[in-house]
Amino acid sequence: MRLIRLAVVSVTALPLVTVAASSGPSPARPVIALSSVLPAVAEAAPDPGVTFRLTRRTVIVASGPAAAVAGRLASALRPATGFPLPVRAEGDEAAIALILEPGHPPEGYRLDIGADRVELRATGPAGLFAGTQTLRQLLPPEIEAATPQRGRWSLPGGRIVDRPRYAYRGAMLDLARHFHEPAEVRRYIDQLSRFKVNHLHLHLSDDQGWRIRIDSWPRLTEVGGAPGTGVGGEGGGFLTKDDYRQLVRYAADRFITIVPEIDMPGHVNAAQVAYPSLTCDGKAPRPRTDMRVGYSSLCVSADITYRFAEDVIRELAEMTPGPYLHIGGDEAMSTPHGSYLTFQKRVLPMVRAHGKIPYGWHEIAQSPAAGDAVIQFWGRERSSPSVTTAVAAGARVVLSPANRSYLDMKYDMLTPGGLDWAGYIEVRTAYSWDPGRLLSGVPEEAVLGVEAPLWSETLRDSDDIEFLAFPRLVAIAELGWSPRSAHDWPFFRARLGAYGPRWVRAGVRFHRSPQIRWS
Ligand code: TNX
Repeated sequence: MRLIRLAVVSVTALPLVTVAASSGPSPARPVIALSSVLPAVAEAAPDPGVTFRLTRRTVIVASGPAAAVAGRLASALRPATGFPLPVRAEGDEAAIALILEPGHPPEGYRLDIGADRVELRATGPAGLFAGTQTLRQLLPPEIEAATPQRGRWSLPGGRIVDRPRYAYRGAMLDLARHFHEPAEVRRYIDQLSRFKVNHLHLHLSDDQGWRIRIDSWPRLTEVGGAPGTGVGGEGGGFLTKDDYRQLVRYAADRFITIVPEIDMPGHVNAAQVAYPSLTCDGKAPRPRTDMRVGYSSLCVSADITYRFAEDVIRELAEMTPGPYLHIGGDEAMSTPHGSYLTFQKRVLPMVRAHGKIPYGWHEIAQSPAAGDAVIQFWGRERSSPSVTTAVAAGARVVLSPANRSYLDMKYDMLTPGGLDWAGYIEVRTAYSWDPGRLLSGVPEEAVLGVEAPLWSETLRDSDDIEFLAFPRLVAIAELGWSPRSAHDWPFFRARLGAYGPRWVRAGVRFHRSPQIRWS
């Protein structure tokens, strides 16, 4: 393999398309520039004279834990190329080699593309997986097609060295306001994994419905998951424990950790309809399928409340291998402040007792029991005294500012669907902020990462999910992954515009933002 220049090139300085020197009768054709990746890579050093050609003789070389990642790469590249792309434990033919070796940062990787061989190196399979997502974007957009395409499958020569800025890069999907079937969640997981998102937070209960089976409280889903429990009286449904476990596994195969959320002590009307004993007066409230918030509360002085909370937390923890368990805590406007603190003092330790790190919306920061919890900031302010205090006591923060990262906000006045209480969020607004400097009093080191929530009040199906998520999800994914030095709107805008044809070929619906020049 030709030696690759080791110079580190500022990724923003590079053109997106270069013209490869032709090596045969076919005319010079543009290949994708090495730095034209979403989210932006940390370092790219192109070797302009070099391209690697994927052919029907290419093999993928990988062994041990790398073989599963190689298998996924092969499955991703076979449909459009029509090539066999066998995965072999060794081989020196023209190959893409996936190599596990010590010394790379968590989830980081190095990708060397030479004329005869591609070498992808990482310390663990998660880094290799991230590298394969980069590799896919360096092939022409036709690679996204589900059936064989005529194509010259060239990769641009050079070296990429890449690693995430933050450990937590998340998306949230609300299954409570409208239930989304496991197949729709899997489809979203596939798309998230393309942009190196590594957590999917599932909002599983709310005033309208309850979407995860809890064996010790069966009416939660029998009643709260019944038909007609979506906003507007539409839809309904819930995840069985098997559905949930399968989603956890499906996500883990794509290096995504599922974060389950049960929202308490507010947002509990569906639980109280199923179990009136969870109200202070023991009377069942009426089922609600409107979009109001803040009217329901668990009965903080009743023992049954804590039996309920403990049972739910225990059963959720048992089927969740990931470290986090989200207990909501937002918009508890019907829980008096003192009661809210009493509730959190008892419930936050339950999460730890069941082996999980407590995670909640930023209201939980008011509780001295928050300790080392993860706090999800969803406000629009640039400072939050309670979050600052919690951070000083050891909490970490995931940033989901509603006016930047809420994927359910409309793009503009004319957007079909979506809400607008936090304003319109066009792509540039979603992109133009720095997670390390959003909140005064929350230094970069206290930021665990970013998350883009998608609430489902106005959503029905995958088309609706995708239209609001794309392209803004990619902006949030880049803020979570790429180094601060790569943050540059014209560069992001150009890479995003070039990505459009991939979504078209993959059948992913997206908003053709007028801020972007789509290829
Ligand atoms: C606020 S943000 C909520 C949700 C709604 C959402 C709609 C937050 C923690 N709670 O209950 O679904 O707004 O945008």
